[in-house]
Amino acid sequence: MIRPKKTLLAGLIASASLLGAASVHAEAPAMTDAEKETAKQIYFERCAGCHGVLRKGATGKNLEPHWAKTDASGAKTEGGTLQLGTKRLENIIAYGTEGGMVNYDDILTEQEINLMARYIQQTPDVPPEFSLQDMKDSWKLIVPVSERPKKQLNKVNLKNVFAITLRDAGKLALVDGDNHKIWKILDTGYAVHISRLSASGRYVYTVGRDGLTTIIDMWFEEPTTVATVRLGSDARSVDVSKFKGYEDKYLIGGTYWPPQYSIMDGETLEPIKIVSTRGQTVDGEYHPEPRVASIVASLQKPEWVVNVKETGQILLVDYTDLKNLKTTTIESAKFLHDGGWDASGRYFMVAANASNKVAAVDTKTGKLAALVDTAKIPHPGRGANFVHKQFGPVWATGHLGDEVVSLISTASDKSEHAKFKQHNWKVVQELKMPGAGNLFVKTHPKSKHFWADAPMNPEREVAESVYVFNLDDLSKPPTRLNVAKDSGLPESKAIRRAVQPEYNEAGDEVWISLWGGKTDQSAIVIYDDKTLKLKRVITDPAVVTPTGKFNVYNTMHDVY
Ligand code: DHE
Repeated sequence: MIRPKKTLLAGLIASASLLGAASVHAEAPAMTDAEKETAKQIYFERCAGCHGVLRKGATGKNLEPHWAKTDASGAKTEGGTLQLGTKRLENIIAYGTEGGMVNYDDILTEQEINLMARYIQQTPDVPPEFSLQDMKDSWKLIVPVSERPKKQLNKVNLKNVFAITLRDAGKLALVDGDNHKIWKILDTGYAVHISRLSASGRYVYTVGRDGLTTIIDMWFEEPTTVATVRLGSDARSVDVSKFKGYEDKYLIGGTYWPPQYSIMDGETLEPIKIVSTRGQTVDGEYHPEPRVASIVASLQKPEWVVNVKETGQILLVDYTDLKNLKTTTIESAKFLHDGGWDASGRYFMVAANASNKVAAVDTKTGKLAALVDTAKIPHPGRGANFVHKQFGPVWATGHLGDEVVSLISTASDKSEHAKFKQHNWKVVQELKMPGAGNLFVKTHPKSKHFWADAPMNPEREVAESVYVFNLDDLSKPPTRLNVAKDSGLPESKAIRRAVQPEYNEAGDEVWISLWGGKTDQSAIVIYDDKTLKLKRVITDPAVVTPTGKFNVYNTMHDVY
């Protein structure tokens, strides 16, 4: 469950009408149309990610007015928002719950909390669908392929560029990793969730929460946005086709709303196809809003791995013949979220976060290799791979809801790893963190360190720090680096969350975002990976709410 940022966002969504018309429920507390419109926008920005647009729940609880949970005898054990009522809902929104809901009393005003408590007792608003024609209407080809450079026109070492999300500014900073200078800041969608690289390393693709996707060409003298397209009204993921012969031919994007994925031309973003993900959950129930979470391009076959959150179905989408689309549907567990490759590049490890499991997909056989039980709410980002002294190759995930990092043994064809086979697909060790609230972990093949953040921890000191384990001795507690203090920035009222460690191309620096409030100065803080000493602080008035960072080389080659 996510938060930061105090003010309401102006112009977040391209058009509020994309969110659908507001309707008022007779049994729910009264609301004016204007109140409802404001609440609808706050719900979209703050709540829909975890609870769903239709409020059927995922990482967060079901928030339908008449929902009821029953026990084995059929007796009602929990009720919907109408049963909870305004006072109780206000308390939950303001102070959070032990179930993982964070407090919003430092983000929303008392009036806004009251507004939201009343709003979620209303029948959920259903936003409009988004068709292929809508996508086509939104498509802007700014520079056709024929007018783009034939070779790189600048001298920047593109492999060590970092694409950094400036969340609340709706921008992306491209920072030169060699000299730590901001190269260019470009407009994107709002709160770019991830950036992905073309197979060539020339293009950066971004996807905003508002569904706006952009392609940036780094071969110009200065990086230039060459096309944009809207995927829907709420999106989180994109990736290119990477298989030999199909490099950058297509781009796929996944949306939370409408629940579907779209396929576009990889160089122009011209829309080609939309496929709905509505259907049955792994439990056999129909779900009207199965959102597309992480997507990656398979390294084994011309396929994308598309993880559908609410149904728990993992789709392997074959892109060799888009007119006669072939899809393999693999049953795993509900609430699929983020994930990354194991070291061999054969198994995709994806968190089924609200099921407290990680699914390992064998992309060579097209089957589920394992469902691994983890601690509460695994949240790997892309995870991290290293060879454990005792257990061989492992892939690691932290947890939002538990104070451990789990190390899962992964299969390997290498003869020297045969002795570890007995451990495969088991959690072989848990590393103790100072508390829950981890979002991302990272290591590098050349490093002896393993980095973990804890930005969602309620304690300021924990959330503002990162924790570094020594791979040579994992029994030692991690070293804490207080990123907020190291940044040298003046203290601020809002917690400045230290988020998402990312290595440079050489694997000798680790970059951390210090994610402050929208009006506070934020920074990118760079550490020397060997000495753990502060190396550089990149701070500038333009560095507004930095979150995800994607080093070109490491993103292209899935180094983590
Ligand atoms: Fe993320 C990855 C969804 C909140 C920063 N996040 C992902 C992915 C998904 C996702 C599906 C995997 C994409 C992929 O690999 O294709 N994130 C969601 C949510 O639904 C959630 C929980 C709530 C929401 O409302 O969006 C959420 N995420 C956040 C944040 O609050 C973060 C910290 C800041 C922000 O942008 O809002 C955040 N998410 C990130 C980042 C990644 C990510 C930086 C990529 C990490 C990586 O190293 O690959």
